Amino acid sequence: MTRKQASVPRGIGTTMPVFAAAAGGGVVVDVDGNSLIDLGSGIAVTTVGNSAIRVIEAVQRQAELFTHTCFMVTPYDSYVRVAEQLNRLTPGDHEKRTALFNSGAEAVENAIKISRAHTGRQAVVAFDHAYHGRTSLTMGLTAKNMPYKHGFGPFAAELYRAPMSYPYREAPGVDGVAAAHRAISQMEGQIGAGNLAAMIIEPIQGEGGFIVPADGFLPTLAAWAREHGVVFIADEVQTGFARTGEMFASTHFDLVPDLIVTAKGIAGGLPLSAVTGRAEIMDAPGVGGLGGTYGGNPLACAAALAVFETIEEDGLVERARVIGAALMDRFEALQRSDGRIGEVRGRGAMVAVELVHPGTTTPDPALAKRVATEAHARGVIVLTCGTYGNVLRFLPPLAISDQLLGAGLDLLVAVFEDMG
Ligand code: PLZ
Repeated sequence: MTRKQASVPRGIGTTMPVFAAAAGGGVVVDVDGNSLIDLGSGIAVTTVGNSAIRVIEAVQRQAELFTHTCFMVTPYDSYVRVAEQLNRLTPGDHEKRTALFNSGAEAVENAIKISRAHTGRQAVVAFDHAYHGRTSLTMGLTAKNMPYKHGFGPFAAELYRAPMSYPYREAPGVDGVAAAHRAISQMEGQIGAGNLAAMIIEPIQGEGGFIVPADGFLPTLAAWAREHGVVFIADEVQTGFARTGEMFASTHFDLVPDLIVTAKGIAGGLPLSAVTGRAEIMDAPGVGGLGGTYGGNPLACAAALAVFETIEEDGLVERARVIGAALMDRFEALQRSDGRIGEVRGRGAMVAVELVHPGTTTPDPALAKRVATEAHARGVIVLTCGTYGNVLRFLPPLAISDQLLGAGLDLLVAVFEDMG
């Protein structure tokens, strides 16, 4: 840590003061030989595990063949196969195209470029509590100032924000459809549908606090977008690839997005991201208008193909539901005896616990920090999130065993009890 502090800027923070030596099967082993139970998956990345056998073998095989040629110079088959698989796996049976990039933020940027090229419009709307990345354009779409935006302005032009559906903190009587109409009337009043190129939303918000919108919210927004020729972009960077007990979270809401942005869980830890969507939208930018040196790197594509195979052959969509049920059961039981747990929510193996001062809905970020720090000290990797910093989130690798998950949850419950 001393060498890190002397060589890496403080802006690159770390959740835990440990250094990884090896990882896999839901365990991270640090350089001192401590074994940590992983309930964070490197921020929702290692869905298939940190060292899934098919991924290791596919990457090794590819590394021996070639590490790079640049798809824009001399293309290779694995990129096309990843595109074909994403076109098949994503919601909707319309004709699709997929373009590959490196990071979630880069894919979001490209989804916006494509939407603008398709519509000839400029405005883009994102939602309260949204997280879409840290690059110049995506920072403007991300809602939270500290630490993501503070001091980094000015932000890109023609970015707007609309109110979200946040059931736990919603005004009485406002259901999902009403929340959507509240957003729609704000968009019509402040932007104008005719100026709006795209609406971007995480079907279940990640960094913002694992916020699951009320039923009716997303379909109502999507219907309005369709009616007005606004491209509906689902940012499934955090929710994608079996995590939520469906291949994509959009399916929980019967949503067929025009464009879907994926990253994180797509390639078992190798940097890869994608924009997948309606062929007529995706084909709007001219030849050479999209790309990047490394986009769809061959090692990352080999890994992604191995991830798709692992999800399908190991039944990881179903596994996410089983893990999710175990998480929900444990935390709902804890909630019944602990007034500091305001809400337990999520879908599949994407579960969060929102911490409040008992008897109120007032966020308690200090408690979230204390619980996380104590859990870390006891050997469990847990992450926090939330606009108010008061949410503990659980995203175990789907390769974790029931026994290890149970042990992690026992330790966490003990932390709550000991802090009673
Ligand atoms: N969209 C929904 O969750 C990344 C960010 C962690 P990149 N979330 C983790 C941090 O502190 O930087 C994310 C996301 C959603 C986009 C992104 C951005 O993905 O691969 O980090 O660029």
